[in-house]
Amino acid sequence: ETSAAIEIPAEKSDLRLCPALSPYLRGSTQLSFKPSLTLKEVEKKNPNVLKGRYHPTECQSLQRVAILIPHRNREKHLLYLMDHLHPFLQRQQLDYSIYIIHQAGNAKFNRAKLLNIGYLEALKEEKWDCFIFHDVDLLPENDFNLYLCDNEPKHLVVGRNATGYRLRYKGYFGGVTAMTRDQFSKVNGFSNNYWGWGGEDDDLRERVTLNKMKVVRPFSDVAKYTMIFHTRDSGNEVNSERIRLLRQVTRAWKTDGLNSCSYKLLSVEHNTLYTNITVNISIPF
Ligand code: UD2
Ligand code: MN
Repeated sequence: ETSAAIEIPAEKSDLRLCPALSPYLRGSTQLSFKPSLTLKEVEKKNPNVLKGRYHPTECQSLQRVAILIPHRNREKHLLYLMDHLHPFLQRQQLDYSIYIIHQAGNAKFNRAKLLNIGYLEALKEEKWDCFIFHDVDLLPENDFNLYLCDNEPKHLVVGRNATGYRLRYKGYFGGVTAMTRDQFSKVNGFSNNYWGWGGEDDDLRERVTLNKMKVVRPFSDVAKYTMIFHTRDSGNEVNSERIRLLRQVTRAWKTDGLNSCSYKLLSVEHNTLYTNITVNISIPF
């Protein structure tokens, strides 16, 4: 039998848009932390992830999403996050890539500046629509917590295991947040001046408010995370400057951020499960 219709190979642009809710979502899932887990095993479980990148073949995703993870000396957390996050994102039918931004050296850790660098470097590779700023130790428990951006900046962590799954304080914006390329550029990104623990997330929230945007959150039964237990890292001691810095956001945000983010790029490695960007951020470079 012959059919008059000519078979045209499905180009990406011919694909139908993915549904608002993926049919593969499972809801709340059990987390596992196998002590003997290796990166090779995680690679085997995710054969369709190449250079940290994945996109569904059955439909066209609504947004292209870059996941940015600041990192230093948390290899085990990174392994468990890869093991959990890749299948989680694939169940959401996302077109995504994972970037690790690794701070070289032993100087004070600067989470916010690393995330600015992740944004700038990721955009050199692709015009991402949406950015997820993600702690290395946080595992989303429910895949209805969508890693997509909204019309307003989105805070994805309403609750954590350690805090009884309640919002820590009004205005809390830490852990995992989602902003579009334009939202993040509008606020000039994070401040580069927070060295050590604390304040940088509140600073970003201030920037959002100053730019007349508001923070949205998914429902609390969905926005649940498990934080892998840890103590404070050496090199990430509490930042005693944070209160002072937070008082000057109104004055500082336009000149301190993406437009003043200087760093020395040491390497960009395309590993199977993620792109590793290593940077020197402490002056002198
Ligand atoms: C909270 C926030 C976090 C950030 C931080 C203050 C939550 C769930 N998280 O995290 O977003 O605002 O307070 O700065 O509220 N890291 C390394 N190596 C280090 C130090 C830090 O990789 O030596 C990275 C890693 O991705 C880690 C993140 O920075 O998850 C935040 O540091 P933390 O986990 O020690 O701080 P925590 O849990 O108080
Ligand atoms: Mn943590």
